[in-house]
Amino acid sequence: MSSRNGLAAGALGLGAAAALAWIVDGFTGAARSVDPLAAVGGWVVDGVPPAVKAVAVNLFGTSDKIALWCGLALVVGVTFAGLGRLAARAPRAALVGAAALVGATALIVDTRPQATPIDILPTLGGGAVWMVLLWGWAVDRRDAGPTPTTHEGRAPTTDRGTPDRRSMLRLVAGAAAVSAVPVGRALSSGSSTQTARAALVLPSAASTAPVAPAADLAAAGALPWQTPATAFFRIDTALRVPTVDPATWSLRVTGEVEREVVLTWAELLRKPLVERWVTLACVSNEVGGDLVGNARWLGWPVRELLAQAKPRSGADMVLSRSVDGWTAGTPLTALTDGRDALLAIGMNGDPLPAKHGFPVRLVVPGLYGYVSATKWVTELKVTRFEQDQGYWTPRGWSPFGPVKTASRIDVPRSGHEVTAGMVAVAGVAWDTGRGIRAVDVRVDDGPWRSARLGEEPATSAWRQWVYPWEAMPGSHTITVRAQDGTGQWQAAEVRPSDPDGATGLHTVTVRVV
Ligand SMILES: Nc1nc2c(c(=O)[nH]1)N[C@H]1C(S)=C(S)[C@@H](COP(=O)(O)O)O[C@H]1N2
Ligand SMILES: [Mo]
Repeated sequence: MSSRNGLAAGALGLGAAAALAWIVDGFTGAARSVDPLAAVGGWVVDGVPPAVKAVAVNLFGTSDKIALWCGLALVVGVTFAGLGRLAARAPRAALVGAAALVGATALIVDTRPQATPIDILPTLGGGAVWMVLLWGWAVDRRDAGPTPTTHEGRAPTTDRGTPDRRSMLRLVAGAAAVSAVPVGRALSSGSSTQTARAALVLPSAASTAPVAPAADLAAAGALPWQTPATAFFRIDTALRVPTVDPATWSLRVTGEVEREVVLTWAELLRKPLVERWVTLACVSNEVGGDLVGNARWLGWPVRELLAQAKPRSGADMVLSRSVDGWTAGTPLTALTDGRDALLAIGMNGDPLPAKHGFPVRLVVPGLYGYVSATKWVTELKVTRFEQDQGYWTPRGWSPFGPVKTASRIDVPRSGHEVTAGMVAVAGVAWDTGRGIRAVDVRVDDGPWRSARLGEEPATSAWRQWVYPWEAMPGSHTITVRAQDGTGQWQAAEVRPSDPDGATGLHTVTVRVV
């Protein structure tokens, strides 16, 4: 009885502590994603050894965030329940343990990149409530006298309505009262940032993007050339999407520059903005994978901002930093040459969605996201590769990430059945630096045949292709390959995405009936 109540007390204390932390977080930090759980989660994400992270990502794919939250909830639940149980026997020891836990958590919160000193208040406040509840409960129980036990060491189970129960009820009531507020807050807070974003009217572009291909060339079931924001892949280390207020946002250009520059949101909106088609690809994308999307980005060319700051000679890298501390190391040349690397504020005609970096992110044609596409960007440090590293480099990924030429078959899907006769084989191919010149398709061990290509409004965007196939009954394997704008075929050698992007040809197997 007592140990079960101890567990319950611990768990309730957890609820109350988390709840209070959220309330205080609401008043102090406007949900800067540094509440205790998010902070500890982020600390785990940043701290785990690369090998463990690779395994986790392989196991859970992009569900690794959910897996981490579940794992974290389990560890925290067990810890709190354990302390609750200890409190039933040794209140002082439990209190010391609780204080140590709260202190350690506050330390982690304080060292998170986006944290300011007041961000430890939610943790301290929540922790204090938890300790008071725990102590109160333990004292109530002690006043009620020791829980009687039988000679076998087990508590008699016939005992009901004891002070132990009453103290438990008091604890439940206290925890419930504290928990009620943040539930409502959690339900309302996300939507208020959404409203602010929706109210924004983006300036029109001084230089517009070429029109999208007239009609999607692709066959039934193929994906649209322009990826809607809602279908766009999301990759980042943020356990909570950072919320950044444009009114207080600024971007600092620092490091090896003649003069430091600070750009505000209002200034950025007044710049001559351009709109460009850019296909964004993740280095973790497997052959045939879907961590790639094509959108129309509105932004200001970064080279204009860098020109104001005047990088010193010798500098060869820009370390861009997000509000959440994440960094990318981009070759300086990629941001200053003619490719229109953007400080983007718009995606497909709308302000950036929060998940994709609202209010401002980088978008750089020709480079994988991990070395270029910093979301929620707040600093550009002009530096050197020999001096600085982006987030993923010490974790085993290459400091350089030019996008590799790739192609993908979207229809027919592997493992599907198709009817004999004319079948449209279709998909996309990309080389976001040089563009795509040709796409070939091969059935079984047959010859390579040219696919028909969609328009290419920009070499930084992917290109659709379709191949009409006279399908005969039986099982068939279809393979695709693409040639970049310089006439180079994509690498056929099968290599994993680690350390600088997968290679190999995408293949699907279908049954024709
Ligand atoms: N702040 C921040 N920006 C980030 C990342 C991140 O973890 N944190 N991940 C990068 C990676 S690895 C990729 S592939 C792209 C993905 O952009 P998307 O989520 O808008 O598709 O964002 C990049 N920008
Ligand atoms: Mo990525």
